[in-house]
Amino acid sequence: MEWTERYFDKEKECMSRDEMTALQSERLVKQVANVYNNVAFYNKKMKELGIEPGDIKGIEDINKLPFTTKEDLRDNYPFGLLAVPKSKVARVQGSSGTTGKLTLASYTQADTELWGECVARCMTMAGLTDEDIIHTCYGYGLFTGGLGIDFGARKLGAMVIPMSSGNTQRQMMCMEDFAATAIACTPSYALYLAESLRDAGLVDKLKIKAGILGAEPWTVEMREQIESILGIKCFDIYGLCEILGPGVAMECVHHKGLHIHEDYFYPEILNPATNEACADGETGELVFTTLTKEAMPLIRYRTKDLTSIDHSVCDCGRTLPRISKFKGRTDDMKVIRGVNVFPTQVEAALLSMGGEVAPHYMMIVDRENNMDKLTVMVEVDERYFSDEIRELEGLKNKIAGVLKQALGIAVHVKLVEPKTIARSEGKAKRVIDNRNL
Ligand code: DLL
Repeated sequence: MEWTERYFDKEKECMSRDEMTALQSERLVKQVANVYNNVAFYNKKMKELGIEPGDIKGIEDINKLPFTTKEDLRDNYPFGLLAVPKSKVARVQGSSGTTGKLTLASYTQADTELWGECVARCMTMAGLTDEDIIHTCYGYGLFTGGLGIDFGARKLGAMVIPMSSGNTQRQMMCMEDFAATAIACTPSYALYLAESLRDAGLVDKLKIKAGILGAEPWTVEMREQIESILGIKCFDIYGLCEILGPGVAMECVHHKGLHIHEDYFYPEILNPATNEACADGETGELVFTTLTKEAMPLIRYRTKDLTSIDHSVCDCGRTLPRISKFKGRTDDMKVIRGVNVFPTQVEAALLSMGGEVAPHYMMIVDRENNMDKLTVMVEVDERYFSDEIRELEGLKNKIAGVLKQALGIAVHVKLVEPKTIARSEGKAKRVIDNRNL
């Protein structure tokens, strides 16, 4: 295998459906026996449902198994779900966020190897090789972003610049000085960095060709905006610490959804209300079963992330199924005056207006006289804040119209000057809900 092909392993990534099903079935049967014998939580849950490991003969029996939720992880915090002795745990990682109890995940050495392999596959999907220099501004530490990219780069043989987040001036200097060829960070930070690089006149001095961006929902329009400022190609990468961190799924160069490494993580898309399986193309909640993980295997873990799946073969030749860009989460969806509203809908609507408005926005939901009120703060060019008040009003009305059309509810628009809305170096916070629901 050529270096560039090393992590596009056709034997693993282009299996026929029958071969994949056979492999998944074999792995599931072993994993179910493992959790039944070694994790008290699963032993109890399976007994409650009257299921024994022998009842699970293959992947077609997966719907007999119990679900696992984030609350189950909290109840068993920190090490209650281990399937190995604690001495076999090589590291722990946590979900992003700095308040409250963490969602904690444990990994054996083999789990971290698997993680590296999955991220290396992802980097290969983005066209990266051992020649590349990857500048990562995902945080290092308990958050999986920084270390996940690091493990992948190590497997690929690429150079990593472990910047972590913060200090945009220094990020820009290092990108230029070390001639980084790829950048890994959240899309909202990538946009901020791209604008800062453009304002500093540095874009032409960079060698960057690719962005590996994820950890939060973002739209195709936002991708195109970052790509056009920096003259690069950007790819969506998905993951969650409970399963792996970055590297659970990734877009290839065809941008027709994110390939899931389903030989390791079996995906189901379920209607969140009925728990019935969704057909290909139908939106539902993504649920994962880890087929080979050792330290903290999870059975039918409910991610709360909303997407749809496509099992057809991709133009790149991979048979790994593709999930659509995320519509949001069952829990970041806001129901405003009875209508479901996702931040990504606001983003797509703002970006559909061309260059007139920046996709830096904040949704604020209030309740006045028992009525929900949605205000969207949007940054616009500073020239609108000169004396031509009429122009500002005109733009405000235009944005309100576009948002009403996109969301199906009336929206109050507040225009603000550039750089007013707080920038995040990690995941962007897009919604403030003051309703105390
Ligand atoms: O965000 C892991 C990660 C790091 C992924 C770096 C990609 C890049 P957690 O902090 O556990 O892990 O948060 C997981 O973030 O359930 C999704 O709701 C959201 N998320 C992650 N990637 C994407 C994405 C990391 N590409 C939670 N698109 C997940 C949309 C994403 N949402």
